[in-house]
Amino acid sequence: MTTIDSPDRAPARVAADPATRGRFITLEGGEGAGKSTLLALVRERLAARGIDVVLTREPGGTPLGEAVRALVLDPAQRGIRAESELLLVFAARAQHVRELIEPALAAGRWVVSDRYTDASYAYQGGGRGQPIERIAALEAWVAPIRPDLSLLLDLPVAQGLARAGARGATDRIEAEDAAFFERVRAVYRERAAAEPGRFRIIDASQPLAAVCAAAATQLDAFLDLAGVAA
Ligand code: Z5A
Repeated sequence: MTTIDSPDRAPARVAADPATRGRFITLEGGEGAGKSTLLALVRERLAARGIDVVLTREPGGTPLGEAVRALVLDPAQRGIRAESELLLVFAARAQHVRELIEPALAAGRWVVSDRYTDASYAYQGGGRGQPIERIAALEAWVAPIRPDLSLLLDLPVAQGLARAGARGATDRIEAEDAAFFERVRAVYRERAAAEPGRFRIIDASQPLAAVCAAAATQLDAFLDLAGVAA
């Protein structure tokens, strides 16, 4: 298992050989869904099968991406326009895809990302009302690589906000109202329903042990399908 903090720069797009490329797994969901908590489990599960895993997150995953993350989540940045926010998350993503995700997959590593493009459809599309076509155009331009598996941790908004709130200080996006997060959740669920082959929905309102067990079952099924020896 390798966690890349400062990856080498990739000057050009890296073409991955489908026969040897790693797999790309994303974790998605609303506030307090348990993605960060689950990341450790996913790493253990994959490492137990001898898979070389790169854990990453969005916004973030590269020095530029982490700087953009700090800006996007900074409560002091009250005036960020919806268009600016969309471009910022995609600027971070462009760097992330070129610098980390594509080279890692091409090298045969598996990449597990805490959020990816579905988050932009949910937050900037659902939450902020940015047009879907605009998000799709940015995705096609800088993030054409699609996840092989996306685990959607779904739970009622009030429950997620209560969990996130119990941690203390809220970031700029967490400070949005419940209606914003209801729209985010609705888009996530719509996307999962539209792509059942890629998404697995996990009931994240359950106790943590049950959420982890459900995720482990889904991961094992995916690994079996991918032909990874147990
Ligand atoms: N964003 C965007 O707008 N557009 C984009 O394109 C992208 C992102 C990529 C990134 O923050 C923010 O950026 C995010 C969307 C936006 N919005 N916000 N804010 P993030 O992903 O780091 O932050 P987050 O989603 O707010 O993370 P979170 O609130 O930490 O959620 P989580 O990682 O899913 O949960 P957790 O940290 O694992 O758990 C939260 C707490 O709940 C913690 O105390 C756990 O112990 C507890 N927990 C977790 N699961 C359970 C269960 N099952 N039972 C009881 N307690 C639990």
